[in-house]
Amino acid sequence: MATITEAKIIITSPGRNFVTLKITTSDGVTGLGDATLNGRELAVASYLEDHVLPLLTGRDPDRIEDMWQYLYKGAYWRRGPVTMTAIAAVDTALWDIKGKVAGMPVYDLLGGRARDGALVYGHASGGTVPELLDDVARFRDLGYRAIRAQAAVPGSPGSYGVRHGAVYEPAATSLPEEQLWSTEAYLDFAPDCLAAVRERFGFGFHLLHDVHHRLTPTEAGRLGRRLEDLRLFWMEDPSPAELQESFRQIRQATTTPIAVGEVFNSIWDCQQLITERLIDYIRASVVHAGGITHLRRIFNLAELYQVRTGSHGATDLSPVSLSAAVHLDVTVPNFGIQEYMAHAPVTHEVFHTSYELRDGALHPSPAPGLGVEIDEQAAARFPYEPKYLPVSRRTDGSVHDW
Ligand code: CS2
Ligand code: MG
Repeated sequence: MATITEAKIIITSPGRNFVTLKITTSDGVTGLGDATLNGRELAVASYLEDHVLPLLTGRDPDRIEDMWQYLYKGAYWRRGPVTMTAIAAVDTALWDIKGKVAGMPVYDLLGGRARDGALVYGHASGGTVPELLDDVARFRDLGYRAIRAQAAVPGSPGSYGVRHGAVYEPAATSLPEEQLWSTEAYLDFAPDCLAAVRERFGFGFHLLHDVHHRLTPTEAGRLGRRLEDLRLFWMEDPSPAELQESFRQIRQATTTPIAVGEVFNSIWDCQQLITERLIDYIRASVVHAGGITHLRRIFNLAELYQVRTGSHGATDLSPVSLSAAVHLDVTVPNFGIQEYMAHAPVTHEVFHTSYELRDGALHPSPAPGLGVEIDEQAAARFPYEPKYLPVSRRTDGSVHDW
């Protein structure tokens, strides 16, 4: 029986900060896990380095479920983004190893493909509506069949999702940037902005929009109703979801599909949302929701309630977890869509990937494991620099949800 002989953390910043776990077995097989938590990277690195890695040496890498239970229940203190991202990194690395040992891509370990590729959505944005429309045209020309549209709200420099430069990166400052937010300005602007997209491009593609936790359930219901004729694929994060039952009000107010969950880290964060069908898509991710083992549980529960998957896939999730996501995406029966914010080219100097974007879908490679490798020499060229996500403040100065 092979055992785990080495586990190490690689912190690197090719284009942005990433934390990666690399596990090596006595057979010399290596596996990778993404441990990146945007704005709190070192917390996860320390949780792993100081409290998890010492427990791994000598353990059986084959026993993925046992390792998951050992790290989850053995911690005593349960759930939370730091713990579950750390567990996710170990879990993902062990699935990578298992695939390599079996000579099979992870999707085959998960029961084989249910589809060839995972439909993805791109991210069009603009400082103005005309700029947004030009960006939507660019993604249409690139062959995307699903596009998220975000534009700066006039008078609200704290609008979410507007790209500056080649890649959208919200964690761009060494201390949190404080951004001003006006819900009223947003509610007056968003419906017309999205209507302009439909007016120019029609209904031949999926249109998505991210509200980014900014509204109350009442406001979200009103927005959803305004958007119904635009046939959105989803209205994302319409309201903070700690109080899952609050989504009953949004659900009662509108038929616009609802997607939530990129900040969730366990099945208990979304159990009520799923079992009461308060959402249409669950956005939990491999890297933040306990790895492939736990995310598959969430997706299987969602399938019972006709809730489809729509995993988070921003650039602050590394190519390792994006690859793991696509391996899972192509196997689950209730797949919906996969977020895909292409990483900066410099990121691929460190992470060598094998998934392919073709016809608006990501296709995992048949290579054994996850099909991603890390170049540790290249990683050393990009030292970590602390970066923070912005903080949102209302016009009265009080803190809002960013
Ligand atoms: C966004 C993210 O991708 C999304 O839907 O909500 O850009 C999110 O803001 C970042 O991942 C936070 O680090
Ligand atoms: Mg989002």
